[in-house]
Amino acid sequence: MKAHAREHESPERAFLIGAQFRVAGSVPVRESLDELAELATTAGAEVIGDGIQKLTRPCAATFIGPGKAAEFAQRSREGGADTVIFDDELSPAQARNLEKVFDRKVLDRTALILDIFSQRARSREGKLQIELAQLQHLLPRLTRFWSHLSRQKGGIGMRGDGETQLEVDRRRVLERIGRLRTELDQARRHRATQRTGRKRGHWPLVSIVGYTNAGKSTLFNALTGAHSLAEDRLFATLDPTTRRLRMPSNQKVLLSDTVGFIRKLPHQLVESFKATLEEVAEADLLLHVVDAANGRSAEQIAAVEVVLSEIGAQGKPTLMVFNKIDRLEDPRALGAELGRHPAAVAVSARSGEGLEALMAELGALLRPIRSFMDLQIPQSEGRVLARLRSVGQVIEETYDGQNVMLKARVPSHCRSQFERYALDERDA
Ligand SMILES: Nc1nc2c(ncn2[C@@H]2O[C@H](COP(=O)(O)OP(=O)(O)OP(=O)(O)O)[C@@H](O)[C@H]2O)c(=O)[nH]1
Ligand SMILES: [Mg+2]
Repeated sequence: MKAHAREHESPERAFLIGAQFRVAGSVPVRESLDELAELATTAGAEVIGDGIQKLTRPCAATFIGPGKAAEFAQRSREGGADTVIFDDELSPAQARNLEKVFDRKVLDRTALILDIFSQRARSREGKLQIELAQLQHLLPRLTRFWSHLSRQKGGIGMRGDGETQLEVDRRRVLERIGRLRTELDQARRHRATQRTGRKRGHWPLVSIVGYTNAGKSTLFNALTGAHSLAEDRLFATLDPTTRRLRMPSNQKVLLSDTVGFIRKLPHQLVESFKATLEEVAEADLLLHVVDAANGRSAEQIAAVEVVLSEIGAQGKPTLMVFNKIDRLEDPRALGAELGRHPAAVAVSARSGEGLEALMAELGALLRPIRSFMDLQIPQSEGRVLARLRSVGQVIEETYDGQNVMLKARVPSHCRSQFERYALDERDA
């Protein structure tokens, strides 16, 4: 879409289509289409209209019913649309058939999200991941493109060439996919080495997760004093950033900010971003940031939970953070959310309200990961003492002229190193 917008100088004009399924608890199609419009705008398109059809199940050939498809085709032509975007993922066959009905480029939500990600990718790994996801999405759809061309050129005897070209192109795409996988593997190994290095510091890892635009980066910046990009756009953040954070309690944690989640996040994308999202899967604690001023926060929470389970991070200790309370028109709305999530904290990452309480809660939640040890270490064991001070959190310390008596919180995986100096043990 980006290239298209550049070619024509004026934005690509998009007509959106959504289906309302009669399934209990499904997101109202209006909400979903509004979000699709935001995605389209983010990708650089101008939305000229939309259409909705109520469906029991998708139609095998054209997703929506053929009558509706003809009606929407007419409307999109009248509105001068260049592109038609469906809110649900289309099968290659559906896309092919719809392109005939509409006689314009037909995209689905998946292709749109992939397009936005490709515009946003900055790091080498991010770029590789997104290209892989795009090619995997494209591969089964190459047929559409080429059968379309060969149909056009069929009259002048190009059909055979078109088919040969298709084979060449499929082979090229497959080769590129293979190369991307190898390169990604290398990038991942490199990152794994970095992670092991970091683990040696034994700092607990806290990952910020949440729906796109919830305010994760703003919170990350407010807590760490970093200057990560925070924008009123979907998917402002793509590459994970990690920073050290020293809490008022003197506990040290690593805080990481990462890509936001969205409803119907393309499966290929979750697959190819799994490595990046390892930060989330490996975290000791999640901060789940919710935009409390957004009317659909309950659905957004549910969508985030779906993605968390897809990446194997379900059931992790989680602190719910209701953000943007400065924007709440009706504070009672928050009351309902807090009723459902009694342990949550309410903050404004922008004004700083509630951040102190957030820090206190974070400290309390991280504590069970470490537990107290009462230790007696000879003063002469300088290295052991230094090691304890770097991995643990010393609460009390006395010295009797020969031994240092300490009470310290020690991460569970480091306890064995100090066991021989232990006086007695109890949990925090
Ligand atoms: N009023 C208000 N706006 C906020 C607050 N926190 C974040 N925002 C705004 O919300 C928008 C999105 O913030 P980001 O921090 O980029 O959100 P994100 O969750 O990192 O978004 P992605 O990286 O795109 O997934 C920005 O315009 C922020 O200025 C808040 O507490 N109050
Ligand atoms: Mg962000």
